[in-house]
Amino acid sequence: MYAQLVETGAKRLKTLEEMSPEEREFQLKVDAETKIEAKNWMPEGYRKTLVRQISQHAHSEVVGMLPEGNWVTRAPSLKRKLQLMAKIQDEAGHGLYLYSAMETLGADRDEEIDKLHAGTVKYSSIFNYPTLSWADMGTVGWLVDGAAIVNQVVLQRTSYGPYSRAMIRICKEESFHQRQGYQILLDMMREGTEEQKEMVQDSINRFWWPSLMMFGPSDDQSPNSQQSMAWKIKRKSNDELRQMFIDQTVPQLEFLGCTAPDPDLKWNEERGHYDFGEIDWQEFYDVLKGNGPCNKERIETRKNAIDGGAWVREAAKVYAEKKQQKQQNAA
Ligand code: FAQ
Repeated sequence: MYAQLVETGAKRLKTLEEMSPEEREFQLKVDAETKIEAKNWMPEGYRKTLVRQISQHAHSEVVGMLPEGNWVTRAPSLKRKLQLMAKIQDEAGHGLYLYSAMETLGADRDEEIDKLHAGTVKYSSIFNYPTLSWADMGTVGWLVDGAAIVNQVVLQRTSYGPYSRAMIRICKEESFHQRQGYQILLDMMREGTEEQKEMVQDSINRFWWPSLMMFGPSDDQSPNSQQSMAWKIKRKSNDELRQMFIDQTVPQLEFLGCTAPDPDLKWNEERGHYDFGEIDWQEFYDVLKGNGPCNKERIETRKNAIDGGAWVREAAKVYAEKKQQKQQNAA
């Protein structure tokens, strides 16, 4: 029933009556679950919010390759190495679909990537934590991809067509990622040595809370949620998704024979959900400010990758230009 945040001190959304005819038509279309496509009229705020969210999402997929890339040469078997490489390549693909979806909104890929390298835009906090053991490859797949799926399954119904269609393909691949991660942990817990089992528990201890932070600040602290929900860019709130993730993950945790580093985690019969402890939001905001354990290293690695690949792009461009010239000469 609402479209845009009214520019007043008190943050509230415009009512249908307060909207311009174009805004009203747009909002009614969104309310009727009609997808918005690239060439349709849209409020500038809707376009900007999508560019922000989709570019952040794309950057996350690309930076997200790094913690796992760290283990490709040390995977314990050929099978594991192949699975890990395939997963990392999938993440690169997700980045590409998402950058393409973002470009349909008129944003420029190179400019957005420059902003990432300048540290002026965000990517998911989770990728600023190090991957210290092979068990982390299991935990990243199980918890990090698991959290990503919970968030992304609902984004398949996001109101912007190109984003929603990209999410359908991405979700199919993410569910394979989650299972391969869980399988790594199951194997270590079932067939591993005591030391390997401890490695799994240590990994869960390190990744549990950062995975819960992936869903963003709690609803009352999330500046973008109200508007994004009204525009159906977001279909469920940060807290709703976090709770869904916890509810589906705890039984898997118990099946592994592991525990979470949260003494307050327990089933609440009345609510029909798990209760859980307070998230350390100070840590979350510190990571967002660039002070996580790996922020600087991640951006440095991405910059080096772009700089190191400059000659390939240059060569491809010269080749394409020469080929075009040849075709024109022959015509
Ligand atoms: N990290 O008002 P809200 C993956 C920022 S993909 C960093 O609640 P919003 C696959 C937020 O941008 C993981 N920043 O914001 C994979 C905003 O800042 P801004 C990425 C965060 O947008 C697996 C401010 O805080 N997934 O893992 C985070 O309505 C394994 C206030 O927050 C997506 O991007 C965070 N965790 O809701 C790859 C999904 N949370 O821009 C490799 C799409 C919040 O105003 C290996 N994105 N912020 O300055 C979304 O669904 C939303 O953008 C949220 C945040 C839910 C992340």
